Amino acid sequence: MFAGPLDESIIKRARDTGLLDLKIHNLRDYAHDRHRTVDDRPFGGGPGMLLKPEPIFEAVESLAREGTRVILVSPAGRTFNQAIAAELAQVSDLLLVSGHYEGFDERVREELADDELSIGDYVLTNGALPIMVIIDAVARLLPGALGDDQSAHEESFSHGLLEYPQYTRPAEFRGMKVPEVLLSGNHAQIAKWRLEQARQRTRERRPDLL
Ligand code: 4H7
Repeated sequence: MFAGPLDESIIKRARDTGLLDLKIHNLRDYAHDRHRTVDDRPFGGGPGMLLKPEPIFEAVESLAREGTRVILVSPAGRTFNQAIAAELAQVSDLLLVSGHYEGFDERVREELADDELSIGDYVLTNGALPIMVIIDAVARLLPGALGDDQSAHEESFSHGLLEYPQYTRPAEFRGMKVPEVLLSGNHAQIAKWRLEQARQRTRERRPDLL
């Protein structure tokens, strides 16, 4: 799953230029038996399987260095956001751990993980997509990852409001007109309009951000 998305555009360039060093590790390489078993049934019964502690502990102990931040992804983690992305972009070594189809033995949480993150309140079949989401959000914040054009652009969340409406040519399309102020050339008026629009949109759609 990881090969495709992490080999595209901005992430690919960051990897190619050495800004970002990404390695994918397979938990099965740390299994003890010839079937390369990494999971087992939960004590006390119940549905589903859990990742056994031994392979994860040994994987993390073999891969982590001094200062590595070990992060589990699960629906029970604290919710990932732009502020957490910015914080993680300051950390030089991250180890993101995904149960493939399974949850974790609690001892992994207690002893091994520095943090546990969720990308939102929904359930996924496994942790690969959340890990890729976190990698993408963090990698684009590394100094030099974005072109000047993109990084200069003020975006949603960086100033705490949703983006204001934007338009490009033509000035009229199928009877729908671009707001007059944007064609006025009055940059003070344009800035004022954009701020009002951003505030109104945030109030309507995401009052929790205000
Ligand atoms: C850890 C524990 C993250 C990881 C349980 C992971 C959503 C998110 C997973 C599970 C994730 C998120 C196992 C619970 C499969 C659901 C069907 C992997 N789902 N799973 N069950 N929101 N799934 O970040």
